[in-house]
Amino acid sequence: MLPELLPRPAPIGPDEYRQRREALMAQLPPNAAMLIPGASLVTRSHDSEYRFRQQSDFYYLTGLQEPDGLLVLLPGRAEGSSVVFCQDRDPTLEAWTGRRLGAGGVEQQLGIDQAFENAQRDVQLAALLDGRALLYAPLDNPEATSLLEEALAQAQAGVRRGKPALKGWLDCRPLIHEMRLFKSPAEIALLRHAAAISAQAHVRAMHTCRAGLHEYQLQAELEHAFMWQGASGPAYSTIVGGGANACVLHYIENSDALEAGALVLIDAGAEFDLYAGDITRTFPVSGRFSDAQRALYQVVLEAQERAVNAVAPGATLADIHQGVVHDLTKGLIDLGLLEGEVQARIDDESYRRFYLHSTSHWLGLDVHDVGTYRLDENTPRPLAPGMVLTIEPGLYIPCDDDIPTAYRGIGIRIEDNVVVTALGGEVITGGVPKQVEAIEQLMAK
Ligand SMILES: [Mn+2]
Repeated sequence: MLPELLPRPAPIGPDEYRQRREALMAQLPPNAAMLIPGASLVTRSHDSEYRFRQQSDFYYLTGLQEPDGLLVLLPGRAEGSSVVFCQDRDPTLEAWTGRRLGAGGVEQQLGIDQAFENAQRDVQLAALLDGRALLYAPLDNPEATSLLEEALAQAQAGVRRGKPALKGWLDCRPLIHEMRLFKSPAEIALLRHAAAISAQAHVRAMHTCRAGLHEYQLQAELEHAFMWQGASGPAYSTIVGGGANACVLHYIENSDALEAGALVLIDAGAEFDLYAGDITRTFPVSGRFSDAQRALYQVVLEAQERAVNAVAPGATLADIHQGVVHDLTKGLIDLGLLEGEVQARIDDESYRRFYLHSTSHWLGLDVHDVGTYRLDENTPRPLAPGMVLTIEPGLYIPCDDDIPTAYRGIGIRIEDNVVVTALGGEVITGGVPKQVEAIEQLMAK
């Protein structure tokens, strides 16, 4: 049976994008300007391109979904502080590749103060930056750095005519990424929706799964469910790893047959309006956990639940990770996969044979979202309301001779998405079960 459409959240409107630009500009010194290029189309092969995906910072500040944009922020400018350069209107090209907003559309529909089409970029940009003493841009972006170099050449020519010198440039990313770390209610609504779509897709994969299917067929079920709900597709490459493939952390071949008696690990999330869901579930291919699988699964599940419950304002991801390492190490000792005392196995890092990634990452417009994890080298940053993160402990047991046969090649990860609220953490991916009994019940249907 085909699922009903989930209610869609409201898109983010021009007012919120304007507030973001104003909050960003309020942090700039006087006489500064900021340049943020959007993404361009990328060739896939010969004359066909990858599907367009806007650059997240550019999208966060404009809402513009077209390639080859450039945002210029000019605090204090009388004719308007936000300027966007966009694709030229071109009826012939638009007949092939789709409608373009053009300068008028960018101003009217997105609420940008002033827009120009790219044909005017060289002339207009030089005039806009004339006399600005300090420039901000993403310094990892080759287009941005070449614009900075052009601006420097222009300014040096201007100095000879008595214009103020361009004193230098700074990276704009720390300022924008600090803002992006704290999600607005409208952003949280979009993340909630991406999470709900992702959860529904995981349920569909559990329903469909049986021995003899191939990993890619579960991938197809998931991605069908994403797109059925209006997601643009997966937010990152879908991972479907049956058996020991689950121990390859970023296994994306998804080419093997699923075997009876094995587990399958699925790490997949939908992208809705550029916001990411990111869920991992691990379940038995034929619907029933073996004793060894259940024992290991229970260790990961209990560590995961304790970590989810630890999410609260003031807690840190470093502490939450330490708690997970403790719980997993204790579980490995209880099952005989490690020996000795918990603290000794943590101190000598022997747990890392089975758990080598971290427990959390930020989630937002990017699946591994931006924002620092530390206030300085020694200080993990405390969680605060509006942050959104994942909790994803796992255990990956190698097929080595010294491992008891029943545990060899088992890979388990359980991942939920959590919003930090004033009261604690709110799980937004609860639509797909993770308890052993609930999974077995769902798969028995
Ligand atoms: Mn993740």
